[in-house]
Amino acid sequence: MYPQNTADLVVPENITTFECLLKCGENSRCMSIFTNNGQCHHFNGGFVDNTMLLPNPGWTFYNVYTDGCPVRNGYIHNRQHNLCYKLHLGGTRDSYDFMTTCTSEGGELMRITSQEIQDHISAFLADATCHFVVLIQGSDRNSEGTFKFEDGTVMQYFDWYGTEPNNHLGDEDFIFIVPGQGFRWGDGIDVASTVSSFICQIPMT
Ligand SMILES: [Ca+2]
Ligand SMILES: [Ca+2]
Repeated sequence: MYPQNTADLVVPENITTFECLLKCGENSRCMSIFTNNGQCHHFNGGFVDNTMLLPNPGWTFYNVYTDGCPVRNGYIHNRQHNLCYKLHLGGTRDSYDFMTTCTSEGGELMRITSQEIQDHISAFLADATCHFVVLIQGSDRNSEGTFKFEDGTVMQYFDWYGTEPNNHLGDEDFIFIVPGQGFRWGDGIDVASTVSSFICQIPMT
């Protein structure tokens, strides 16, 4: 089932993907994981091509230790989309502080630029522990109605729910994934007393 250069390490049971990743991060030998509905497998090697290795439908694979992705700082690498990202549980919302945290880790807030990436992140969050909104990159604070990434690129892909973005009270300029709305997006206020999670991303070459 698995490549010969890997070994199944500890196999915790009934934990989330997020917990599985954290436990992997605590184990210097753990380089990749498979998860499926509470099942968690740690391996001491990575995989070149995961698609032929999944034991059954429903399994998700993450390479945890990959060149260019600072996995020992809690980042994970998904080879399928070549994404390197980290979910921060966050706290009292300050979108600028959250951005600074990402920058301090050598990255930026998560950019979601396609339905494929949106689907991937949605699936990841569905099995993670996070607050009821999750900040991602994109803001119209400089030009109402025109959402841009921090480098000025005008966003093309969106996954708004309902009547979002509605710029409620004229003061919503950041984008949040809303797990309770099928992980689709709403615009929200930048600083608030409510708690929020956020996702950082390290661009991969
Ligand atoms: Ca706005
Ligand atoms: Ca809104």
